[in-house]
Amino acid sequence: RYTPAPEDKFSFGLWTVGWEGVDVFGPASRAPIDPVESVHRLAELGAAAVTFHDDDLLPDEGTREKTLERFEQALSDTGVVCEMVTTNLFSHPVFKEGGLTANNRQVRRYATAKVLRNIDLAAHLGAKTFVMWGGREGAEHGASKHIPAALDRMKDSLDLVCEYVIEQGYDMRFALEPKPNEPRGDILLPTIGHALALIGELEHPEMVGLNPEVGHEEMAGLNFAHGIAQAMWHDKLFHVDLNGQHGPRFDQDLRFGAGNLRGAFWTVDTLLGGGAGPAYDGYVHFDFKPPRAEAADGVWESARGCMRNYLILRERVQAFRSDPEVQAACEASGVLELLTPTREAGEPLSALREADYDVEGLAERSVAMEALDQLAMDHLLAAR
Ligand code: 3MF
Ligand code: MG
Ligand code: MG
Ligand code: MG
Repeated sequence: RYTPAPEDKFSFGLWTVGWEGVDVFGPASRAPIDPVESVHRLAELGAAAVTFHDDDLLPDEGTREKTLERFEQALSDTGVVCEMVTTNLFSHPVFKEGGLTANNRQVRRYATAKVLRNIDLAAHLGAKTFVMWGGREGAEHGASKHIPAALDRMKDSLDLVCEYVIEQGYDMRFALEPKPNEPRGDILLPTIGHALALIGELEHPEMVGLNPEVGHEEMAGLNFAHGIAQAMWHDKLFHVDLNGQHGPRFDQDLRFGAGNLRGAFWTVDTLLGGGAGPAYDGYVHFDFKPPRAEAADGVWESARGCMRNYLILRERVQAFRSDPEVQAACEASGVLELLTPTREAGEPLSALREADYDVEGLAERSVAMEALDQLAMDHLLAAR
């Protein structure tokens, strides 16, 4: 029970289990893990895929070829695939003031070159999703960043990488990862909504979607399930970063299911189609950090917990959606009536304007939403 299978499409960043515990207040609390070991351990736990930043796997030129060879061997030995690749444009001090939108043009050109080289690597490994998280694209001061110019440079960069992928004939799409702040005081494209709006201005909008992260939206006080529901409505949920967060504070990166548990229930429900719509069919990717207090055993336990919690919640969501009492409660609360358009096709506007409305009666109608929500709570807590 709750044993992950390859068809669950669970995926982990090498930087998640590989996090050594370096934080703002202290150095590493754990030894580095060889990416080859991570691939094997994650495969044993039931993951189907891994992802990485260029620098997670290939931190230096001298060992690049040898490491890549060992990594590809580990993939073929385990059957784990590399489904997504992303670029580190945030760790090196050269990116202290931004990467693709740094004020300094040489930095922007260097960042672009680093991304292009990494796209070639992603294509070589068969990754079909390329994530862009602009961690250092932002500012701490009002006058230090010309935001319209930064958006122009972000658009140029996305247009450029899309054209490159088309020219090369790669089968690859881009996924923007919004985050409101941290490490910058304020980051460009802070939420799902901001990123969706930018995509509409691009030359190849069909090639660019989103990789929203639970914790990032919750840091902004937003409802993650609603955010990804809108991304799905736009056909833009290309990828996802699942983890846990306790409300608006620093980016906690708890294992999925920790933190806002009810939010996690509705997140899984939304990924499964919310009882009606089409489901998300991409990789279920975890971007979490095993807490700094944990030793090596806790690293793998927390990775296991991410998948286990997803499977438990999936079971609870399916029980909720297939419960006849829930279906009756949806009916009673009028939720399904929203599927009917407000105006009938071809109906004259005068029919709406001149009708008699029982305003007082409508104001007093029952919506029975607490009853519906309590059924969800009962299912989440396995009390039904
Ligand atoms: C930071 C993040 C990043 C992105 C990663 C993918 C280090 O808060 O979430 O993880 O997910 O860079 O591009
Ligand atoms: Mg994050
Ligand atoms: Mg996070
Ligand atoms: Mg992330």
